[in-house]
Amino acid sequence: MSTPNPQDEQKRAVAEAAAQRVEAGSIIGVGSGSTVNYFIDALAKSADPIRAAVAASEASAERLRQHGILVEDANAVDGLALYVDGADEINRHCQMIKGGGGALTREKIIAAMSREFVCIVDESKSVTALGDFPLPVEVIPMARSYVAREIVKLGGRPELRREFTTDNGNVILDVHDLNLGEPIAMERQLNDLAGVVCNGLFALRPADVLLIGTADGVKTAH
Ligand code: ABF
Repeated sequence: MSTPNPQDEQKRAVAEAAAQRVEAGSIIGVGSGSTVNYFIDALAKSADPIRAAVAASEASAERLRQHGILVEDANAVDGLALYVDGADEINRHCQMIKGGGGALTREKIIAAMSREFVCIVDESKSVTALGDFPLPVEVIPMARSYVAREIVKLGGRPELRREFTTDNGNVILDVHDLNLGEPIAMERQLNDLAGVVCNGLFALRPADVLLIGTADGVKTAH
């Protein structure tokens, strides 16, 4: 049998720790990505099943259904007690860059609907300053060039994500070199550009709890 990769082990460990925070019979938000896939698998093994989940991507919805977990439409629920999702980068204020997988808009909606946001990451995602990871910005196709020009004026270098359409039918600009020293201000500034649906900065609504997988086990931060 092959030895598990340490990064995958960290993802699995944080996913299992997050599954322990889930209340039986509740309706929860479930994000997307490989760390969340471990979380979905851990949910499926739990002796105290949840009532249903609202999923941030079609891929997560499919995996939940395959495990026999009911997937609800976001409009069919009043709110969510808990949201569990990964991130591409997270700082000590629990502000994040998300959207490497392209599901940022649905992720931001679910984060807004949730009372508690638990972010699960391996230690490679924990950073002192946000910005090495290119910032995803979801844009209405008609506004692609306009938004790209405006982002250049802000100091960024946008790159169109090739052969990719979001679950909402839009395109993604991956933005390099933006100064993210003031994440809240930049999140607002990007939101204000006509044609931007959503950007991958999660600073206005950061995570409430961070579970980091490390070589010494799972660490918790708030
Ligand atoms: C989601 O999945 C995203 O916001 C982020 O882009 C990605 C992280 O994926 P992984 O867990 O595979 O690193 O959480």
